[in-house]
Amino acid sequence: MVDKQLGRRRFLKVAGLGASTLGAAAAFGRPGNLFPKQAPLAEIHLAAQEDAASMDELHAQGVQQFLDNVGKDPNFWRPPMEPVMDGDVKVFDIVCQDIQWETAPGMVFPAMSYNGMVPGPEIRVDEGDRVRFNVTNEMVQSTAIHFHGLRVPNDQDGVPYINQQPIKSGETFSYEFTIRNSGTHMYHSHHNAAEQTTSGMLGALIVNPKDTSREPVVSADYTMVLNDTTLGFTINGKQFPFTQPIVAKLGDKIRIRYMNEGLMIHPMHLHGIPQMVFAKDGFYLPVPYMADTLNVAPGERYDVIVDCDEPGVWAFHCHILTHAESRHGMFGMVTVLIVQE
Ligand SMILES: [Cu+2]
Repeated sequence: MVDKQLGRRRFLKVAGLGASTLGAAAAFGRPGNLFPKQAPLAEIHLAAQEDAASMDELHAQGVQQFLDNVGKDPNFWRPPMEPVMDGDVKVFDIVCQDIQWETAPGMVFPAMSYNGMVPGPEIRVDEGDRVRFNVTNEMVQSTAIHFHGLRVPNDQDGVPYINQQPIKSGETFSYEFTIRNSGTHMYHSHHNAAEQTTSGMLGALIVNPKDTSREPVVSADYTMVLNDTTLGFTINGKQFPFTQPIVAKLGDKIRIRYMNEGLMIHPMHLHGIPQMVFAKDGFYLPVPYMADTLNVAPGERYDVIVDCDEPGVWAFHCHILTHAESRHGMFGMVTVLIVQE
């Protein structure tokens, strides 16, 4: 694994930026490039409401906030949660809590969380592992966890009144099963889920395969959990400018695992470098395919490889532009890929 965190000085170096707001704006918001000329209707609005210079200044401020925050959120790219061993069983203690969660500067929402973070901790296990999840509910609402994509016995599937009773406030419920299938999966609430998952009860559950013959050799492996609605448009629980960049070196091959826990589709577009899609929902594709925009629907997971063969700072965002930019600048599902020479 390469160092995913990046000092601000190194970022500025690779980005070719000075510390000034103007420098940042020039690199990210070049007219006619990243942000094409606005439609006539928007120009009418512009004339009526505010001048272009103050709009530009707000856009620049957002990028500057992103730069100032680079490397300051070591939990954005989640380190995997360490299990406690009980004999041969990997035990994960998950506590469900009502919390306040800040998705961007000053944007604090009432949230529902696993172990106090949104998304919950990333779980990484091996095919064939025996696992136990002790789920303690400290929230006001009842809940239950569904292990999305995993083959489990029916009574461990986590749907209240179909497979189990809801886990009520103050109760603990233990799920235990053997991991039968590999790939990029998720765990999330399956009780009042439109509210609970969009409020933060979601996380990545990644299973390393026994047979690694189709696994790519990569220098880094990133998980992007997409979510929307209750906490806004987020990548790993944060909105731009509180997202973190992916940092790679020229020639690196990086793996990105997308998963959509929200209620809307999110076509994820990486500028400059195509993405090779090689797995969907934890299944290897018969033939990988290339894409620059990959639509990730609710519940779906995609695994892609990005061959970092072009240096620079590449915008990386949802291409439903109302999920990524407003008149006052970029927000929501936006980050960058930095390829350092
Ligand atoms: Cu989107």
